[in-house]
Amino acid sequence: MRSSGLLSASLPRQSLLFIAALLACAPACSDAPTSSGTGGAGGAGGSGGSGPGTGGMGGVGSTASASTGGTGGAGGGATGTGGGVPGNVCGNGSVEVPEACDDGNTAAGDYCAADCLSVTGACGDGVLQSNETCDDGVLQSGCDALVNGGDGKCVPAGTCSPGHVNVPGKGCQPELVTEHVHIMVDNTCKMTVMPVEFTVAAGQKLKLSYHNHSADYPVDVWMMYGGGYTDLAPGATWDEKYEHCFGPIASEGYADISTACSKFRLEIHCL
Ligand SMILES: [Ca+2]
Ligand SMILES: [Ca+2]
Repeated sequence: MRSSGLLSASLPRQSLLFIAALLACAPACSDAPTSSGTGGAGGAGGSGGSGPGTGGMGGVGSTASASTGGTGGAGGGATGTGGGVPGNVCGNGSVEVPEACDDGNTAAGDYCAADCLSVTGACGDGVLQSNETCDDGVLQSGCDALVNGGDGKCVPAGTCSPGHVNVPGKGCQPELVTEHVHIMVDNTCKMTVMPVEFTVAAGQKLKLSYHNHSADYPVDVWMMYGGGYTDLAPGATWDEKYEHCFGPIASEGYADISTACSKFRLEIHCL
């Protein structure tokens, strides 16, 4: 054969034997790894070629022969979730270990702390908690149903302590209000009165005292009902004898304040 003759002529005999050995070896040399890894997070397999592949992070790559890349290790296992142990629930209205109280909410400022671990108040402790409308230090049932009677005493809502009346928007207020009227007259006889008027809530009464701050002029105070005081000396004070706004209906009143050379009408509005 001509061709085999050429091959035989160009290669030494030893080379032919080596090639034959390689051909016989080929299937076995590219076979399975000699050992394999386990577990761990998977990574990219090693690239094929001359060296062993590198396994993925967390995994142990399989060891391969020189002719093939290693295989990435298998992915790591999922992180387990903590086992559930039934516990207390603050705010469910039931006192459970380790709670000291549970008033059904997680708000602070009432009888039970926001974390339910401490008691923070009580009706009758004299401190007004956020769930109370009154607490005068006397143990009573229902601090949330009581109101300040106007003198710090707790009374049922809709009532007031003796001598007090309910003023819309202000709660219980003293029935009798006493106020002071300041009368200033300068050396040019110009008069200034403070306050300039009074407005009295329904149910309340007003009683005034007048103080003449002038250094030079006596003043007269004359009421709309026909009474008053004349020649109130500089620096002197007069306490009015009668009260204003004692009627059951709204009315208007006044006090005329005057000197020999000036005057002012103090208005009193009885609602
Ligand atoms: Ca609870
Ligand atoms: Ca209280």
